Amino acid sequence: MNFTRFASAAAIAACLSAPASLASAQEAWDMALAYSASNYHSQNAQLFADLVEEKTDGALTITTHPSGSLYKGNEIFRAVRTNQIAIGERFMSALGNENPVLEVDAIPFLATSFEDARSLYEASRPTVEAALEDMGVKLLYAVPWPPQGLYSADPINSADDLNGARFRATNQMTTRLAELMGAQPTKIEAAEMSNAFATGVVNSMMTSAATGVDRSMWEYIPVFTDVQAAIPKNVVVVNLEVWNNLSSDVQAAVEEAAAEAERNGWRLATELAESAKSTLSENGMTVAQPSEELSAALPEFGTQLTQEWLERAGENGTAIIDAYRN
Ligand code: PCA
Repeated sequence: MNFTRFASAAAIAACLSAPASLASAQEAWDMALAYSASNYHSQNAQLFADLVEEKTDGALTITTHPSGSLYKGNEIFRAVRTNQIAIGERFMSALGNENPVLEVDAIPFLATSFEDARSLYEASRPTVEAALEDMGVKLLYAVPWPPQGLYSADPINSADDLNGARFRATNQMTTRLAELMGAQPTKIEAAEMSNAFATGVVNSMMTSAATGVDRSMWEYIPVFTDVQAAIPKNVVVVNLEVWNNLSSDVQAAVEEAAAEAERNGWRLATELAESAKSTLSENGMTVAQPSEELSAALPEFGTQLTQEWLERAGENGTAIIDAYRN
């Protein structure tokens, strides 16, 4: 019997009812997440997973693994790239040593409102997508963190006040910023951060109020200065080969789910920007506005870091900045 012909006749019959065509091949992915289950990026990833299941009629299911439980933050990108895991989320600017264009959203004082961060995302998305694709992954969606501020043991009046501090860095930009302020940077993932503060490995950092809330930073460090240096993003990426093996129907459903998760994530970040600062102060932290001196000094560092980045990122970097400014 010509089984192939028989099977394809059956498949055609199945295709006549649309949902069945999506449900014909079952696939299950694990999704590696670095941040805690209660963090809005992780909750948004769960929403994405639910939407994918719904929109593919169960043809593709995704199980999320928050808190770095499957792979730690600094292992996730490589794990997706090498197909140890199909999909994962990573703080994009931490991938700057893979390709400096991925640091664009962490440049201090380039885009500091959500509106500007959105424009910078639009201006950079094609280059970012191509850079990620060159590394073997497809960008599904990107969601920002609230504005980045300074956490310190004492109130900061000038950048000199962090001279000699032990500074938790998250990417090349915060590493260089620490150096310019005379602090000693050490890269530490959010999941290990509370321990690093508790044991005195670090005593300062630049990150969002949201991350301070996630890690109950009031237990370790008393001052948050709201300098709003940047609005960097997390990216959710899928292994390119895994992606290319999906049917076009499933790909379209995943892209729809990704667009919805991206919209929801930007909304959550915007809402949290104010409420996370209130949570810090309700728990006893001083939430300070930057002094005039600090407000004057930090953008100068930003200018220098933009220059350094342009040198590293070359033509692609210049093209992004030009597209953003015009
Ligand atoms: N939180 C992440 C990166 C930026 C942010 O706001 C962290 O501190 O690891």
